[in-house]
Amino acid sequence: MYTQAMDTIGKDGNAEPKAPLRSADDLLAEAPLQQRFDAAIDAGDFIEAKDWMPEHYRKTLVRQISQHAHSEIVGMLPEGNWISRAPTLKRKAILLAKVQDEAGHGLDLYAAAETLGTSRDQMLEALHSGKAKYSSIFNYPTLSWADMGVIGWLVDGAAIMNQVPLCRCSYAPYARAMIRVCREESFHQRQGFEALLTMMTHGTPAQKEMVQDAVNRWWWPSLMMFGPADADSPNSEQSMRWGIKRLSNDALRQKFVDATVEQARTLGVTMPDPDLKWNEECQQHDFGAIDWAEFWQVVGGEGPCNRERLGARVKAWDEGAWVRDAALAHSRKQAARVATAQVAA
Ligand code: BYC
Repeated sequence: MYTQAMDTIGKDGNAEPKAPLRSADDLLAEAPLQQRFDAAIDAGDFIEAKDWMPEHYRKTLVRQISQHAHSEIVGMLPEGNWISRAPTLKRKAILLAKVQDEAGHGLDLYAAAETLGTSRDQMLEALHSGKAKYSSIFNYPTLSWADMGVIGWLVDGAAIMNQVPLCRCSYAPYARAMIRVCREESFHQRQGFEALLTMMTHGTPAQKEMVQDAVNRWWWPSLMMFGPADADSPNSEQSMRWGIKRLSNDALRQKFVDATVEQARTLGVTMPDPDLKWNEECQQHDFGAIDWAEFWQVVGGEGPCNRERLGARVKAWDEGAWVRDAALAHSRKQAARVATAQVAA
């Protein structure tokens, strides 16, 4: 049930979205549309919701955008765990604002995915039934206050690295949503770094140890956020050809490592990787092997917190049913009142 197995909507469990069968006449009629679409992609133009697009392009976007939206919403849970335990009023206000931002990102992204003809209810059903994926990173526990800083620094840092290129994604509603998301993620990353710097410069030895422990636990899962190695990434090639992804998983991961190592030095923490070192010839950092067995285990629903996270989302959905019912009843009453007034006029 908690497998996170691939499912865009209305599918059969197959990872490759299937286009409906087309007759030869349909294909002939679509040829000029396909040509126009291809030319727009080649020219680096944006595709708008009203434009014709191939079914596979549409499904790939629904898959990625809905997964992204789910990640934002599920991503609120590990941090929500610490709102009532933030050490100061300032830190509590910052954390509250950050978690609220994530709710907003989720809503913007669901709205962007809805422009592709999939309803929010369908997307949430896929999440709640365990069919849809969300980022592996949120299936790890948050054990100490330092985890809040490290999530901001590393997790939001990885998210920005991944998402800035998405501001130029070929699908315009997604690209537009990402511009605002990235601005807010940048504040999230900086607040995390600043919280850690405060602990590392003014903290007690126990607090410094807590920061290092959090870095040790989150480093490798953060690298996994970028997805499987390029050679094992079934979607990358097509997504890059369509301009959905602008950079490959490995290229983004490398950029993240290179940027983060410098920041770790400023903080005074080390990464839990004895193989991490500067490679003069390649002008980038070498780093150790990622545990892909762990990655696929977490993606497959067997991470430390998969059941807890999904359980929390399903519970919130069930407990909110009366609010949705009341809102629907209210809008029906309003519509009936307007209709009665129109008949009377
Ligand atoms: N976790 O062919 P690939 C945030 C799946 S939240 C789980 O490379 P693709 C934040 C992948 O879906 C930020 N699954 O796929 C919130 C695919 O499975 P299916 C989240 C993963 O799509 C709160 C299969 O593995 N960011 O910022 O080309 C607090 C093969 O992968 C993961 C986004 O969602 C993973 N890590 O590339 C703090 C960004 N990686 O669907 C922060 C948007 C891969 O074929 N998404 N899979 O069955 C993307 O950029 C891309 O979807 C990915 C994967 C790079 C993640």
